[in-house]
Amino acid sequence: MNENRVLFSSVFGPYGVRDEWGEELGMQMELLNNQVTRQQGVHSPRQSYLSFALYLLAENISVQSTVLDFPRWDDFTGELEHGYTHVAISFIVPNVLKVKRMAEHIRLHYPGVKIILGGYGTIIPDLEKIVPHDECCRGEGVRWFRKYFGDDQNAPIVHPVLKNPVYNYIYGMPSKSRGSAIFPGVGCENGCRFCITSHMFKKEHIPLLAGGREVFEVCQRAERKLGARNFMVLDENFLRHDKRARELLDEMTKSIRPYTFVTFSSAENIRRVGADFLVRLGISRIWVGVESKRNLHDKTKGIDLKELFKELRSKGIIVLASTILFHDHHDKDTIREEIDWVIDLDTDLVQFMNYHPWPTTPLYEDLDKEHRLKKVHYRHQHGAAELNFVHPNFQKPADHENYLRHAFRHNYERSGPSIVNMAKTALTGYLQAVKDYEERQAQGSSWNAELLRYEKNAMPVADPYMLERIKVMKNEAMRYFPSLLPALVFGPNARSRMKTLSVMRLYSKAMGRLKGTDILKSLVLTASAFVEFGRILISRVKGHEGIIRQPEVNRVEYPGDRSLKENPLPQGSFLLNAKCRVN
Ligand code: B12
Ligand code: SF4
Repeated sequence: MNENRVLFSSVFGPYGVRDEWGEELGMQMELLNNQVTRQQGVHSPRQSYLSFALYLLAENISVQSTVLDFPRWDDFTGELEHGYTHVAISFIVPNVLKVKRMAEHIRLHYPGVKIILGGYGTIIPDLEKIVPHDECCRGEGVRWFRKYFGDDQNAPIVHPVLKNPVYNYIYGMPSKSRGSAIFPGVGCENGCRFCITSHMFKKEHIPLLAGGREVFEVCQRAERKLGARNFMVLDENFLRHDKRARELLDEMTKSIRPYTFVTFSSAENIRRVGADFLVRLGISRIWVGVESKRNLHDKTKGIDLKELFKELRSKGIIVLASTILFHDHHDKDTIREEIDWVIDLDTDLVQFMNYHPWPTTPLYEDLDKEHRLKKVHYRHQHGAAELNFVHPNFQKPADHENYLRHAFRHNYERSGPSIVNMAKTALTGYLQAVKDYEERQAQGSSWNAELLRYEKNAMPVADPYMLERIKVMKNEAMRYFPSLLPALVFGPNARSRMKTLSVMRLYSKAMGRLKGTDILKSLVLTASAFVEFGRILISRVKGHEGIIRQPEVNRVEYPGDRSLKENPLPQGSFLLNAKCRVN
């Protein structure tokens, strides 16, 4: 009988609160409010996501396990009383003191329990001196765990069906989570100099799902189980492997199931597959690393980013441009030019992040050789505060924090609330899709799945899949409508209010007379925005940048997949990363 029992845990909360073990700034368990719509106050959408790796790992081993996500300290220590042989903790670098506390507690009270560490935090070079542990996995975890427990490493991976986001607030109003998340693979082959998600996996893309058909099957399961029809795709460069994306589109087209996806892609890959393909595929939001005006990376070289983003937005694809501050070439003038440059790219959302040499990346190694790495405690290494290297033109730590804050503020004042941009893009895209569809029908054009473009035929060809997609686009556009009234009322300046008014006019022109329920939703959301605004003011008086929300603890038990034990252990064809064993 297999008597092992694993507890999979994330680090303990609260998150984004400064205490002995963690930081406030930059450390909220949220994406948008923390690093994209920061400084947008009441307009910032609030979402949190599960710690996906935990569920994936628990689902794919032969051993019985429990996932404990977002525990408070007492939840974690209470859970340990249930008796586990192994505790596996997933963490990132700035949470190292939280893992330290957890591991020391286990060593003190449960000395026989094995501690296994995994996730991006394992790149810390002197980890063994900080956190007591028995094993650590630096890389892909499913095959690592299967090897550890003597399971069949090559058995297909079962993708968990997970609710996403775990919470969702807009203008203070909670709404039901309508989506799910998919992680088709980890790592990226591009190996950009600074990129930890590429170097963590040794510049490889390691698939977790074999292809587009498997992605589609996960979507279908999520739809059956959760009613989900939109998906956050966590794959560093989803479009690079376009065979997978083509297969996914084929499957959706055959069964007329127009799911929508939010994903990451480099500009070069977007250019290669083209905007029409993305629209058919249902990419509703895309995250593109633009990094710098100087186009220092191959993925953006020779691409007119402004033109590319204009085209994507005209077709309804919400664009998030992500950029880095404090490149070596930045000084007081060029850093401001950089900020203006990215705002001028005119995307819906912008992420600003301070340049950060993570251990294992070529950037880190080069700076180490140049003796430019600074001793900044790991708890502060989250990309929103002091740089951990000596910058030629910015030495004061306060500058590192202030320029970043200023960048978010400046973007907000110039472009207004991002939610208005998103509404405009969604609506324009829907209208364009209708127009394009009608034109194609009139001209007799149809989709060539091989060449990824529309081509003229002798006769018009019905396109029922695209008709369904257009309905989805319309619903998506209407979802944004209620946000426009609070965006108008709380707009930061006259320019932003004019912009919101013009988007409101566009809606009434395009959608005709709006339904009473839509107007009612707008009014309710505006009332909620007043309450949220008050809450933000109170939290500012208390010295915080805004309200810090916390995800609730999530506990799931897994029976373990005994079939993984049935096959004798083959030497995995997948490269497993070196283990670091301590004590
Ligand atoms: C989703 C996400 C978040 C979510 C977190 C959700 C959550 N509940 O944890 C949100 C948006 C809230 C978030 C916030 C932050 N994040 Co974040 N986030 C990601 C993102 C985009 C995806 C992670 C993911 O789930 N991938 C899918 C899973 C399946 O893959 P995986 O996590 O890599 O897991 C695999 C292996 O790593 C391994 N593994 C993982 N855990 C474990 C555990 C064990 C025991 C074992 C054996 C193996 C193992 O096995 C898994 C399967 O192969 C990554 C970037 C990326 N593309 O990976 C950044 C990333 C992890 N985040 C990062 C950072 C820095 C942050 C923030 C500080 C904000 C910021 N400045 O970027 C905050 C901190 C929040 C906090 N309080 O902890 C960095 C971490 C860098 C580092 N070296 O530590 C990353 C890599 C982004 C980056 N490029 O800088 N983030
Ligand atoms: S393309 Fe993106 S994910 Fe890939 S290495 Fe470069 S920055 Fe990293």
